[in-house]
Amino acid sequence: MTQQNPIALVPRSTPEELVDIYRSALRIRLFEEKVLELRKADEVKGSVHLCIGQEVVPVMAARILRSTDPVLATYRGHGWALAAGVPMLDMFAEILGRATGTNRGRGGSAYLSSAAHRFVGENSIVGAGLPIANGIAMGSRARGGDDVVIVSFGDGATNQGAAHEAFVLATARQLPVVFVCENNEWSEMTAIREVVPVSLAERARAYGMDARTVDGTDPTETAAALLLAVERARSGGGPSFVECQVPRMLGHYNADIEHYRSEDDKRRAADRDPLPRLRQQIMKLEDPRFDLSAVDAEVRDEVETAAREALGHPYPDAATATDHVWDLPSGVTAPPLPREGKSVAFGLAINEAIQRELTERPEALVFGEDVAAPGGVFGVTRNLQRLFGKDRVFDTPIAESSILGGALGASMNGARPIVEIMWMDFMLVALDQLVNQAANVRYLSNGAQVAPMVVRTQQGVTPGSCAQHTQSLEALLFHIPGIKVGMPSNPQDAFAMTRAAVADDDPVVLIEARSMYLDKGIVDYGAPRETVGGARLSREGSDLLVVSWGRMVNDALAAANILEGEGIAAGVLDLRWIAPLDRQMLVNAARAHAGRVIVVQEANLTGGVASDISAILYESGAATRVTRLGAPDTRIPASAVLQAALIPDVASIVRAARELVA
Ligand SMILES: Cc1ncc(C[n+]2csc(CCOP(=O)(O)OP(=O)(O)O)c2C)c(N)n1
Ligand SMILES: [Mg+2]
Repeated sequence: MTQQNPIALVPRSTPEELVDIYRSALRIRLFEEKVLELRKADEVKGSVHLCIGQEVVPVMAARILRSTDPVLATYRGHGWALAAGVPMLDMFAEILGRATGTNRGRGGSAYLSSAAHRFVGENSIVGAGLPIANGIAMGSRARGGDDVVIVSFGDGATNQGAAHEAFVLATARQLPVVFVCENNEWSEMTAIREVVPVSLAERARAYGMDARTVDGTDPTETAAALLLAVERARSGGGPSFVECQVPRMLGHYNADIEHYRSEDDKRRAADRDPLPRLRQQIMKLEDPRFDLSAVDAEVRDEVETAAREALGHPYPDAATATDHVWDLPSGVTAPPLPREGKSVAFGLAINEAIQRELTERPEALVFGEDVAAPGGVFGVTRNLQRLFGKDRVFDTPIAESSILGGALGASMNGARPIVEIMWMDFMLVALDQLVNQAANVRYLSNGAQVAPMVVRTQQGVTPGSCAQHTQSLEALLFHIPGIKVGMPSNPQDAFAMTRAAVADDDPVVLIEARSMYLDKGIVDYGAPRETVGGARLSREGSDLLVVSWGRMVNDALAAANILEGEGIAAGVLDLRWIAPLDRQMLVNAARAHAGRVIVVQEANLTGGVASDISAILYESGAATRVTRLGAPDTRIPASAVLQAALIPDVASIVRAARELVA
């Protein structure tokens, strides 16, 4: 790795530029001081994390980046937002919870964003922005763009798994990302030296990136390192890590009494304040053209005026609190299954769907563990890399947070990623990127941003598979507003729902059943495109209704056949999508089946989807009797004999039906 002296690369700032840098830094400083004042006056609610002392870094970054380069920050990101060009008035309004704020009052101080100003946003989960930054870079690359993405984070964030995973993927893909670590020596209340025994740049270098440490209060040094990193990224040289050493002049947040910090440490931080130094540097020029008191007055006036104006703005209309969770077209229904077509295996039908999406959408990408050259551990993505090339179909490191964060960022920046998490159980190691990140995009931006990403995974028991490769975990995602969850039960739906998921503008998780990949069914590849949603009454009856989704629908259908022989007419409702749930169809179908319903799931019962279905049926008055069938609340054993003792099957559905109509 070349270690040029970057200082030599940047021309000395002209006096005019120095004044400009001072003005930009002062804007941030006075903005932050005003926010603190408003917090103390209880006009601002909640915690605020200020960047006082750290202003020079975003100011210099903004001078080096193109106006279209995306920027991501943390909860301490007001400076980055202002430097990126987000209007001060909109930021005050946001922090004050007003309807005119950047996020219409939904983001607040710690989670504001402005897509219009390429400010992808703040993030309140430490380290979570880094995988998303990779994705933003992947999205730009997929569109043929040459954006450089800057993501800022603290010293503490470098200890996060998400940060590690981001470095791993960024270097594997040589992504145009500049990782800017603002090392203020504290992660909340713990000194970084207490928990990291090496230099942060040294550690970053080990990932295979250029990494350097600069004085983040010195405009020239900071600019030099950032310039080198941005130019390297722009010219295809991959990611860099820039550690900017900055003082934390205040507490971690507004109410931090800093009982854990020595007076000496606080004094040293105060002595490193970049603003007096900048002032002195300019004053030394003794140039009468540069009247800093005029600059001070001008900036103070801007801040006071913006704050005053924002205070007069209205609060959001409470009736809008449920808007923009997701896009739910009304009246979506499931088409009947085709009677004619090819007999196709479940896994192959998904493969065909992805092929068609990759063909029709140049912005579609496929990535994940073993999905490209090997074609997936279950062969679902076989041949895709051969057909669509290594830029669009690629293998990733075993790093689920970076896969999901990458998909999220890419989807926010113009791509349509279709990623695979090999096993549903593995989703758990990266759930932050789905639940705290992807699910919030539409809502927190008040509909200004969307995250059209598709995550495919598979779950369920198969004989011999261990407790960490068998869980049925759909209820975890079902619980999360903002994420759509589909569970196809047959090859036609596997094909059509995969395509519907890719076309959808919200994050969609498709949970396949590993045990079904080779199961065949009739598929009509020419059937009209579907949109996400809609349950299907797969079989009509009159005595009772069996409601299920995914693999269990097939057991329900087999049970209905047996019951027919006994004179019991059981209908079967295949929910297909558990989120959004087709409540109307569910309620109507229950009513049409004498209000007697069995809900079948492979998952254990407590806190499961069946419990909610049962509640909906009772609350709506559509059902008089509901029986839930699911695994008892145990862990899942490997032995086929023990598994069979736990999971509902055709026989247990038949038994439950007999009892229900007796
Ligand atoms: C995943 C996660 N863990 C813990 C926290 C609580 N927390 C918020 S900020 C912070 C310190 C982060 O320190 P650093 O990355 O150095 O950033 P700084 O606050 O100094 O800017 C912690 C522990 C969090 N928000 N997210
Ligand atoms: Mg810190």
